[in-house]
Amino acid sequence: AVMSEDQKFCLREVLDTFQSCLTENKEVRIDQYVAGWRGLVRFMNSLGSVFSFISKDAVNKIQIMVNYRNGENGEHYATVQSMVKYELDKGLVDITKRGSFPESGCRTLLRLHRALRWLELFLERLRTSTEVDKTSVMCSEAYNESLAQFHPWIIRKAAGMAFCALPGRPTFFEVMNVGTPEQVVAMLGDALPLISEVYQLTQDLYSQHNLLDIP
Ligand code: 1PW
Repeated sequence: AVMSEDQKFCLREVLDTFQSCLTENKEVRIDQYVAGWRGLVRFMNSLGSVFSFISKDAVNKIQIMVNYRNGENGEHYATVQSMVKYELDKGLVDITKRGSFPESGCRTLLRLHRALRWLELFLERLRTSTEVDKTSVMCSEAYNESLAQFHPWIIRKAAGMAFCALPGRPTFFEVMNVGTPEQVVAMLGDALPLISEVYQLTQDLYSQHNLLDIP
């Protein structure tokens, strides 16, 4: 699909947004986290309609987070750290079984957080790949190592089918719109450690508060 100029996409900007999540005292800003996800969704949509079922859930979850941010308690949702503290203090999270808070911020962000791990693994494979490597294989390997364990069979099946429809590596690099393959590799080398840090800080925080299994 040809994209119009005003929505010309560049993966570098998206990854920059994730990097800007980090505050000086190593908190994770929700506005930037969500903005990073918005960019990823645009990227997925530009890969074709098979990816729209995948991006749809991300869009829903992004919207839930934006609504919290714009709501009357929005200031508590400035960072993942402040959100966790606020929702736990107020008892706004169903931690062990589904209950009154099916769309808590903690639960919703956990889904995006798990998906960020997939992205990290996929981009790392992309970074170290060569011309003969297939994006579909890299993508499904990354998925099987991360997000797949949280998905029921039917979603794993659908995701696998979407991956098969991914464009080949040369087209994929073009859609990323970063420049030559060498520039893509360099950009990924710069961006990945920071994405990884965002992931790890969130992971540690969730782990400390036993929030990694929110149903
Ligand atoms: C090519 C680059 C791709 C990187 C982006 C990764 C996006 C991940 C979105 C996967 C969504 C699959 C379909 C939705 C499944 C939901 O059930 C699931 N959501 C996620 C984000 O894993 C769990 O959410 P739920 O059902 O517990 O509310």
